[in-house]
Amino acid sequence: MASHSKSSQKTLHVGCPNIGDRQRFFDLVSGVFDRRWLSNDGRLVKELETQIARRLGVRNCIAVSSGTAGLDIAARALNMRGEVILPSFTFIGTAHALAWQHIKPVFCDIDPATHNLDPAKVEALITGRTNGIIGVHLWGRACAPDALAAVARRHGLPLLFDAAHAIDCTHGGRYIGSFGDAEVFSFHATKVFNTAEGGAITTNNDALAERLRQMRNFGFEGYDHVVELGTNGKMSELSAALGLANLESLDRFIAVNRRNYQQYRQELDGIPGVELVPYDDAERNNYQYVMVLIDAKATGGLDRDGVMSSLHACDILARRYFWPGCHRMEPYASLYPEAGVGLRLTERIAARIMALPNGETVDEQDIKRICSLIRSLVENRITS
Ligand code: T4K
Repeated sequence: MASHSKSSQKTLHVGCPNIGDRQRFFDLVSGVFDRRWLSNDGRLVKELETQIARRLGVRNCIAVSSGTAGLDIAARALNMRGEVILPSFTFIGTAHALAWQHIKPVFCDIDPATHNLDPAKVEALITGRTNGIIGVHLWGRACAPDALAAVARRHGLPLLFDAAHAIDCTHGGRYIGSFGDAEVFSFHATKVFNTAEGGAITTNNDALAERLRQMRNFGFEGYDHVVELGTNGKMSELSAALGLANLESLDRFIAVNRRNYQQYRQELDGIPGVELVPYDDAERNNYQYVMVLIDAKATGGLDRDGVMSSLHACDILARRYFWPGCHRMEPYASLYPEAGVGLRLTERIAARIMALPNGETVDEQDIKRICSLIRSLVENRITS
């Protein structure tokens, strides 16, 4: 039986960053200092944009200072206003990007099989006030891009995807990055590919790309000429240097995630009430998120929070992503206290799910430790 007491073993975090070749990063930074060009469309930002666009097979990539800044800018560039439909089962940044510019987020329930928006429910929520749809490719699993595009087309609505989790993931063999009108990636430290802080907007629409570039830089078109309201959403050269170094190791990071995920799958297999969220192995996935659903009816009453607190007591810092759902966080909980009525499946999944550590800092022994602890917690509970 695994020990439940605090041990001297290493602390395992969800979101511990992957870091590529340090010397490569230092060399790139040295070039930045030599050139004395630290931001504003620098050489490394342009190079990173080119490499990402090529990798994802999309015409335009616009690097930004964070995924949230990317969502802010893309929503505005797509003329989203009034009300926009999105899932509540996402990171709070997706909803805040709308509310920050006085757009009302209309939370839609999910398909429990995919954890993503249910396109039929999206269509049922569309009214004369709706001005857009944001799908989120949660855990990197594509959010019904074809069905949502059909809904958006039928109602003449812009369609944006929050692809924060989905770098290097495919849908029908095509890379996420060119679905909808635009897609927004996060390159936050916790993501499989990171620039410390950062993100990117990708689109095949060249005119939109031009507008996004201007909006990212205060609305400037050349020197002294501001053509519309913009913000500062630029990525620095230092972030781009980290991105270029990390991009060279991305295949390795994904291979490690995949190997770890497969080990989790083997070691969690057969534990009553513990279900690993699957990936479609016919697609390309980055396997960053190791998500587990706990069904207290099958574990003898042990629920997600019970499992999680025992893991935390052993320095395994699992996370309740994305509990309790945006609609139960402020300002939305106060503004729309009844929103939960239409979000039954969101609430059910959010109450049962947790993320386990993954990434290059997690090894075979760590996964054995995590899984044997979960197994013994459940088995002890069932037999007690
Ligand atoms: N849309 C979706 C679907 C998203 O998931 C996100 C971000 C966004 C939009 C917005 O993108 P950004 O604007 O962030 O680019 C973290 C990240 O801050 C956030 O980027 C991410 N999603 C979310 C899923 O995770 P928290 O509140 O969990 O952060 P925090 O500080 O608790 O750290 C998470 C874990 O990572 C901890 O276990 C500690 C570990 N960690 C973190 C950092 C920064 C490290 O070990 N080292 C580090 O340097 O949000």
